[in-house]
Amino acid sequence: MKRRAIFSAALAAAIAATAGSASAEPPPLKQKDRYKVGFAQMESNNPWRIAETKSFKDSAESCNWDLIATDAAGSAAKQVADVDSMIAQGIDVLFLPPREEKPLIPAVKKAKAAGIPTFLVDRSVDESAAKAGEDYVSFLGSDFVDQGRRVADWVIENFKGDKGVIVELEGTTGSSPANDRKSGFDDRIAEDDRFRIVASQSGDFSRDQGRQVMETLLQAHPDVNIVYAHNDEMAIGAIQALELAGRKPGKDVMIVSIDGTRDALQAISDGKMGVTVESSPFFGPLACEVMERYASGEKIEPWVQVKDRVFTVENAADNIADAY
Ligand code: GYE
Repeated sequence: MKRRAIFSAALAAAIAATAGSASAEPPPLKQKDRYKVGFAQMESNNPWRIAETKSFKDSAESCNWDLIATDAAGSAAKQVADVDSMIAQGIDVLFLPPREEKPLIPAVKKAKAAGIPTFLVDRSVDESAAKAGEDYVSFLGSDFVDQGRRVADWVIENFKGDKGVIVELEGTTGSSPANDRKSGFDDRIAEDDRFRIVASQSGDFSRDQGRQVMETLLQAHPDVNIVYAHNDEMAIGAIQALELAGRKPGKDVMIVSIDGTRDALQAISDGKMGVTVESSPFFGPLACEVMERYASGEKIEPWVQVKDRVFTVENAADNIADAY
């Protein structure tokens, strides 16, 4: 019995060692003078996305990248096809912000099978189906649960009334920031029984959809006095809808969100918005640094976490000049 057990263990190890393509580790990256780098952007319909793409383009020169940047125009299927075409073009490394948590998983695995290391930037994938340090090297981005929690903390501290009626505008359905910003906020706000979330609906992270969804929800919930948007673009859309309906954002409705765009910082200093928790789009320099560490043979932590600030009336005006 014992002998047999030892034999099976040795056999299993031998099989694992020869199973090349099923290697547990992501493909290595050779050190080179120039790298062919793929950046598969998901859409370009908001200032955050535009700032992120610009950050990659601005880093290309100093980081010795020949950058191939695509734009999936809001379609996960197109983003998969864009990654496919980058693989065919022989990129050395892939930077990917997966639009949604599940549909991009096959693309990540295909890049790995082609010997291309992938770094997820700004959004992540479903952890149960693809893993850092295995299917991809690492996730570079913010703690979205914590962002939502910090917004809730600010609301709990600053809401003066005794009955908070909350409308939540969610980001893109199935995306990691929408999932996590919702759970972080909802769990924390549930700890204070002054608050009730009366509606929670997706505005797809877009200003126009945020405005439309707010218009509809306002009809059903005219008593709303707090709007939590998963990003600034939807918050600005909600402000437009509220003003059109004769409401006074910042006075009779508290508006809170996440990102730190120029328009949001302006709305905060104009007194229309209460808080925005930062989520930085400037990933180019970080991507360059982490890629170089990886090429030099360093083991990269599974999550390279970006630290976020909080913008309120205290510091919004001072940060407008650097905003996007
Ligand atoms: O908050 C939003 C963008 O994935 C962190 O996506 C990013 C989010 C960001 O479209 O504005």
